[in-house]
This record gives sequence, structure tokens and C-alpha cells, in this order.
Amino acid sequence: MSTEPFFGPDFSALAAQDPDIAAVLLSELERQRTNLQLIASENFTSPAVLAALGSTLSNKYAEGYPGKRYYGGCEEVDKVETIGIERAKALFGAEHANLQPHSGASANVAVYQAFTKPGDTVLAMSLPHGGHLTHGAKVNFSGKWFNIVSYGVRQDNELIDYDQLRDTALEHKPKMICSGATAYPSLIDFEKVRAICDEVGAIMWVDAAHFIGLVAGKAIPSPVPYADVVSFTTHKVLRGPRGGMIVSKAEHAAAIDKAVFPGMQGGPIMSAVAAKAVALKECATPAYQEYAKNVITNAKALAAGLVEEGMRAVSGGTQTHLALIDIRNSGVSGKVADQRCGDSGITLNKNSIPYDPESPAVTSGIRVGTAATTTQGMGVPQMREIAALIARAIKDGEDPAKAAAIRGEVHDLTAKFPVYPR
Ligand code: DSN
Repeated sequence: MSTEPFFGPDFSALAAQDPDIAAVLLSELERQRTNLQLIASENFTSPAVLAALGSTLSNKYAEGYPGKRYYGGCEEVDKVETIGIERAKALFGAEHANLQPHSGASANVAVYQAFTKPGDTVLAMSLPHGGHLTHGAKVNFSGKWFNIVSYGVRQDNELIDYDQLRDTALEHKPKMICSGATAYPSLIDFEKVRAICDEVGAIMWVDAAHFIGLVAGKAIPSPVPYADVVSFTTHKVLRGPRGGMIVSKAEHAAAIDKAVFPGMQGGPIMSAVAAKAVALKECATPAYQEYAKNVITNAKALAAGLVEEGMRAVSGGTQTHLALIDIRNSGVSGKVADQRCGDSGITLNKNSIPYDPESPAVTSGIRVGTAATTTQGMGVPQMREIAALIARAIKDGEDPAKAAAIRGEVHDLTAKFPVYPR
């Protein structure tokens, strides 16, 4: 088995000891290098982030928080977590930060726990209109344990219906209102949401998982000055390791920390905490701010390109890193388009569009994001090229020969923008 210089000496040891797993790591690396990565929630972390993630900090139990641990030997991990907390507070202008949630969903469990009790009413965006499982889906703890009332987008412009949000809030008097989504291409008016929360006395929770990287890069307005609590993942546009994080007002610090540990988790994954700290430092650079702006420019170009190919951009385009595309004109479902694009070397996902007549397993749309391709250094010309490749894949990708031809062009394109160079 060949070793992969990118992984360094550790990889040689793994390859020698466990060739089965090493082979999978190599082929996944190759997949990421050669295909187009358009999943809106994915990105390429830096080698520095990966180094911290793969470090011996993984060995350390550190239940508790810096200076208040339940285990000895935490002097070094205390330093790492303290640096990370300070970086998060500075980057987001936040009064408090918790870097321990293992994931975005875990962070959201902690938010519910900090501010609500089972049975309480929570107002959140409906999943079919772009929300998230943890915003009250019936199959999720949130939908099972809480009285979730949903708001959605208007049918005419596919933008959040703030009037409906306010009316629903006045009617149901929720304990907490969640804004944030996984498939909403527009900006959220946090000032309006704050006003509604104040009117009904609700906690303002923003699940910023998708767009927090754009906030970190100062490319879009921040929810932090408005919200009581902001939860997010660290691996999307933010370009950190897979994981979660919470920032909040100082008055909620104790409730959040208690909800994360011991309320929801045991020991934090200290290698992930270190990797989050590394990513936060990267996000504070002018280069990252340039990147965040380019992510949006590219998403706009990709959406425009897909519209030129005869598809429809939900809500008329995008102001963020993702576009939601209604592909009904193409005559195939989101599910089929996803499959054909996959066969053609283009990784994206089928996605419900607002008021979708199809089931979530079939869908009428696809979701595309530009976090990863922008990290690769691609720009507007490449987005136009990618739009044309997607259109061809949706139309012709059923034919293996045509899919192979598109895949060849995808490989030629990605070869010009190498990730994790050999
Ligand atoms: N699964 C993520 C996404 O793709 O948007 C959200 O958690």
C-alpha cells in the first residue's frame, strides 16, 4: 500500500497496522479531491485543524470546565479550551462561549435543556420549509418532548413570514423562539425576531449552524447582538472540525454550561475542542473574511447559472452560501437528480422545496452550497461551468457513458484546484 504524504508519519503507521481502514481513508481522500463537493454543510478543513483533531488530546478525559475538572492532569487541555473560549468570544463579540458540544444536534439538546422543560412550547421553522430535525421534527427528541409550533415561508416569495411568526407567537406564547434553517437561502431579520421575542417574553435562540461561518467572516449580519443564545456547528462554512458550539449572553452562561455538562454530555472531546480553537484563529484573518465573501459571490453565480439552465432558484436566488433549486422543469425528481449528479462526480443533495408536492424522500429540488469549492479556490467562471455540468448530469446522467464523460470533465476541473495537495 502506498503511503499518503498528506497524512504524515501517522498514516504510515496506520497503513502498516490496518491496511483495510487506511485504504478507505485514501479512497475517501481521493473522492474529496476529484469530485465536486457541493453539499452546503460540508467544507475542507485545513491541515492544521486536522492535525489538532488527530492529536493525543483525544486521550484525555476532562469532564468539567477549565479550572474545575473532575479528573487530574488537565493542565494542558485547560489551556487549549481557555484559548478556544477566548477566541470564540472575540470572533463573535459574545459574552460567553462553550466549545464542548459534540455536534450541532448536541448543542441544540443543551439549548432546550438550558431554557425549557419537557412539554414547554417552542416556536421553530418547519422542517419542510427549511428547518432542522432538532427544531421539532416528530421523529426527533424535540418533536417528542416539546410542544413545537412551526412557522414557515410565504408561498409567494418563499421568504420567512414574519407576520405569521408574530401571530403564532402571540397565540401560543412560546417559551423560546428558534430561528435558523438548513435550506433557507436568504438572510434572517434578527431584529424582527428579537422584537417578537420581547413582545411575548420568549428566549431568542438562533441555530446558526449553516451561516455562522459567513458571520465569522463578517460577510453577513450577526445574530449574536440580538439573541440570548446562538448554537452552531463548526464544520460548515466555518471550516473547523465536525462539532458544535454555543455562544450566549453572560446571564445564561451558567445555564448553558450546566446543560452541556453534566446535563447532556460527559467528557468533552478535547482534540475536537483544540481543532475548534485552531479554526477560530483561522476565521479571524483577513484571508478568511475574503473567503466568506467569495462563498456568497460564488453561490449567487451558481444559482444564476442553474437558472440560466432552466431551473428555478427558490426565493429568487441566494444571499448566503447555499441555493435551493426547484428542478421540476427538468422532469426528474430531486432524488433522481441527486443520483445522476452523484454518478457524474457531483456530490449534492436532494432537498424539499417550500410547499413541495413530493415526499422528503423524493423531493422536487436540490440544494447546492459553495463552501468547499470556494475553499478550493474556485470562482465565478467555475460556478458557471459547474451549473452547466449539473444541468447535463440531471439530463444525461442516467446513461453510464454520458455520466462517465461528465465525471471526466469534473475531474479535469477539480485537478486545477487541488485540495490537500500531494
Ligand atoms: N445535516 C446538515 C445539513 O446538511 O444541513 C444539518 O444538520
